[in-house]
Amino acid sequence: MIDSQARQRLIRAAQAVLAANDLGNATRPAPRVYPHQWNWDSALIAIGISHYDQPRAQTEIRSLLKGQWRNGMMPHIIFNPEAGDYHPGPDYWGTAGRTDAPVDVQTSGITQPPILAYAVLQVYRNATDKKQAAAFLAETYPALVNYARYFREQRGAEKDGLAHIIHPWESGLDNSPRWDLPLSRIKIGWQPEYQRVDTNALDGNQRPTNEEYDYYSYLVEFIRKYNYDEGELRELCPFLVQPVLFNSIFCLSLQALIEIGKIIGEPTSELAAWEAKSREAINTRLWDKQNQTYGDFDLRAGELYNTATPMVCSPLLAGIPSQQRANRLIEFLTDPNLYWPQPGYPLPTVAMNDTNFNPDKYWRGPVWIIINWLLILGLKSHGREALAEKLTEKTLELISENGFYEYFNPFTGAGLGAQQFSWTASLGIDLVKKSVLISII
Ligand code: 9WN
Repeated sequence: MIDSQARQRLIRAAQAVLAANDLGNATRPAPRVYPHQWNWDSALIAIGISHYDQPRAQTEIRSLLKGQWRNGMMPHIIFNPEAGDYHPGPDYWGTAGRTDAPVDVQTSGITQPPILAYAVLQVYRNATDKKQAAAFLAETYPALVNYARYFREQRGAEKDGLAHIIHPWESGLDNSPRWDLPLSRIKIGWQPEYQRVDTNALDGNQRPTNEEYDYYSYLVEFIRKYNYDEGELRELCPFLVQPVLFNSIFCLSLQALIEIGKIIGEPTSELAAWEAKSREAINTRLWDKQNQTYGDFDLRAGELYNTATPMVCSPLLAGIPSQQRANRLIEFLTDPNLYWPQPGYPLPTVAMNDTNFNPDKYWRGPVWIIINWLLILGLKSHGREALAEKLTEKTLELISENGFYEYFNPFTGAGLGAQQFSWTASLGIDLVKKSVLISII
């Protein structure tokens, strides 16, 4: 158990990480490997910062919103003009001059899990000056609604209740085995031309393979070839998946938007209908009866499929499953053969008894703080406070004993990937602040 002094130390060290990664109005995810501004990273970073610096947290969100495309899309990267060492950079994306792209910042042309509206609500909740914070909600609300509308109109949520993604990077979970099946169905049409730089700075054994990067780069070239035209890509993109984690986060953000709308006095019935439709679709179309968990839907193959990862439980985070389903999902999460190693640290990103499990490789086994944080939220949404606190405690222990790494070996706790990783720091702060324990120490 980490005591109150260790928690205070963690907060101070986390603030130092965030200060070191501060680019002025945006925060990079890590010093060398991720030198630009990422979509869901910045949203999560703003949550952590809002506990101690409300104006800076709001600035983080504003700078992110500057990247929004005219069709509502929030790109997954806003490029930092002073940093060059990242593949794929702005030239490879080639979005400059596209009709929908913003003119004054350079961005990628795909999105990421839409946690932004939820983050904005959290920033508001952590504010002491509620009047000013409500003005910030009113300022950002139209852009946030447009982002949600983009998923409805361009990404299929209006029709199916579920948004589809066109690239594994949009999932936020890059090389998770969740994408192995749909990727294996793709015939690469040409050899993409690119140079990896991530493995210059990091151990290649902890990163995706070259074969995976071929798929990633091919898909970027494909999307660019079709000029970022959503209609064409819906018809032709060889990767078209409705992921359960992504859609659960979409639902969470719709819930947040409804709440924001109520705070600032906007009508919310349309948003409520969107949320109900998405929730229902997750509970029907993504429910995998055989495994008694949630799967992803591959639109190209026209089938639901499943992979042994904790993301099968992700609808918990938006209070989507019935209590009966939730209880079953929580049994999976706490199973010492699957996701709760004893000894060790929950929650490995692939089930430990699965053939895909590798404790050191990126999204194929290590613990990621974002997944723990989301499932802590899920446990709380289903009234499992004590278990949420236990997971919080283990997560804080992992960070304070090993540092602010990007991901961690679930058995030893050894830090992996990038060091001084921003969301590990900001979510660490958030977990300390929300921990039940801190309030009684
Ligand atoms: C591609 C920045 C991002 C995270 C993603 C994580 C990783 C990028 C990469 O880093 O993805 O977007 O280069 O591997 O998978 O979740 O947002 O931290």
